[in-house]
Amino acid sequence: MRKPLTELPAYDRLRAHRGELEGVHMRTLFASDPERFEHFSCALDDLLFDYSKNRLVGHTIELLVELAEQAHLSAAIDAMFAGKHLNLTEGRAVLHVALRNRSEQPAYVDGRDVMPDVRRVLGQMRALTDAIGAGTWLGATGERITDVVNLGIGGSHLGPEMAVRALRPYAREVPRVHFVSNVDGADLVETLRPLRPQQTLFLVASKTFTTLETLTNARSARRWLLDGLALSGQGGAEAVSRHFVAITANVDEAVRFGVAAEHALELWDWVGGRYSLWSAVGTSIACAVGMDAFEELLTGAHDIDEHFRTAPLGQNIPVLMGLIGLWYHTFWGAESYAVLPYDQSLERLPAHLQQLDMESNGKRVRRGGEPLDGPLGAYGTGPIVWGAPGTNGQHAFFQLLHQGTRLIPCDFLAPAESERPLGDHHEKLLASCLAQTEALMRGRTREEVDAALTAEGLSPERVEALAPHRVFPGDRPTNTLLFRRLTPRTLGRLVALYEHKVFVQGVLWDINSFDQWGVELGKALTSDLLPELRAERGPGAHDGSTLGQLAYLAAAAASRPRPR
Ligand code: G6Q
Repeated sequence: MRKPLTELPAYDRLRAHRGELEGVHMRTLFASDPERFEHFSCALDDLLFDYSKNRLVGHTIELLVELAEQAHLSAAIDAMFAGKHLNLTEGRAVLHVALRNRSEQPAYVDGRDVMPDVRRVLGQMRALTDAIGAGTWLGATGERITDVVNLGIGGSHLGPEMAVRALRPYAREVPRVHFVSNVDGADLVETLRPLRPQQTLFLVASKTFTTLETLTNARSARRWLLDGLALSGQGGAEAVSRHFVAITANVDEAVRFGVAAEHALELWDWVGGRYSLWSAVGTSIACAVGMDAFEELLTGAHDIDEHFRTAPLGQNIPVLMGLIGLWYHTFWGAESYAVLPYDQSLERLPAHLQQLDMESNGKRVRRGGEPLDGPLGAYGTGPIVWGAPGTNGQHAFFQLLHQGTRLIPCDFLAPAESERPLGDHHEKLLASCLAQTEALMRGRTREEVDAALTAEGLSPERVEALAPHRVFPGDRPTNTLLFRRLTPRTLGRLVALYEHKVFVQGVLWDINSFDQWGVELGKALTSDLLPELRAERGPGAHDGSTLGQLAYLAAAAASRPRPR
């Protein structure tokens, strides 16, 4: 069994090293190394990863790499690519890298090459999305499909929605792609309001085909279709088979729902939900941008997979991202990190990364089951992930980043060129991005504040009163990822970087990044409560708070005027 992180030899050395760096301002680090940017940045084609604005020196990286070696990171990477059952609690391989394997190399799960299956489904996706784009996929009344609605939640929603938004400049005019995830009927009702059933195709994306939200939405969508077409019986079944496509590992259930077997696109148990946008779950992306662009997305991810698999740990971008994050979370007590894309198209990236990271690494026991708050020594695991596009965030929460009391490492992302050039907007966007990381790093000292306020003509008393509020401590860490343009290939690269970053941290923390038992309990209690809310049975053995809320809702239901 692997030793816990806290017992690896490099762990204590890193703790001591953190003590040495305590109080050494990043300004000093930049002043003492004129080539700091060259030393702490790396490039992969047009992608630049600048990690020089961090609380680290060369020795820090050496020690972090030692820690990674002692945690057998390289062996874990090899094991993932070899299709080993890294997801121990579910007994599954973790092989999303096979979905974007653009090489001729096989990818084995349990001794079987899965690449023929992957290529078969990619072929089905191409046929389907080409037909929709060309207007040859006809609805039940013989009209072409103009709108595609993805019904899915969590991993079957966040990644595709993020990618479709990000790639809007690459989108085809038809079909328009929409997303419905929430079981709150408002989501479906508002999305369907402007659509015509005759020209709408639903993609039911559900690996299990049992998820409450998705199946509830799918049944209501089926009702909307049949009501809209005034069909039932055989005509209804025929219409459902023309207007519904399923993406699932549970084809039988999809067929029972009414999907034609040839319209059920398969995915496999070795694809985790939050890692599934590269699979048929990405059909909504391919509908929006066409299959060629979708395959470019895969190629981008494959570029990073190759880099991750082959680059030495100290020059490996996702490894560095993982180790630097771990440096702050494990050794400096940082509880969260912010993702700040200076690109409006990436507005949903923070939400996708939130699921990717928090569902993967929000774990409290080690791979062997030992609790992390047990006798072996505590350490925190997955951070809280949050963020919003710049420059909007600057006018909202950046105050806390600059002058709050918490340490929040940030990732800034920006394209050198805009996909939607407009006057000097993009220069202003980029200047803001650079200014923020510089300000976070440098801060503004008391002396600088005093001098500035005095130069403005303020009295010494006023300077004295105001100055403490105007000081910026600086020394706030940031990574910056710059890239030429946000093409499908670049987007694939960015998402894959974060996937592997999460993997690296999971390996070092010795947790299973690939299960998600934490979502189970709430699901089970929902099924218990539903019949009670519907008053099909009396309240069960709940806590006082839950009983009080049930009573409130029962009273509200009783006082509601009955529809006539
Ligand atoms: C992701 C999770 C979870 C999952 C959803 C939807 O890794 O497993 O978010 O994607 O619960 O599940 P289905 O695709 O099975 O409907």
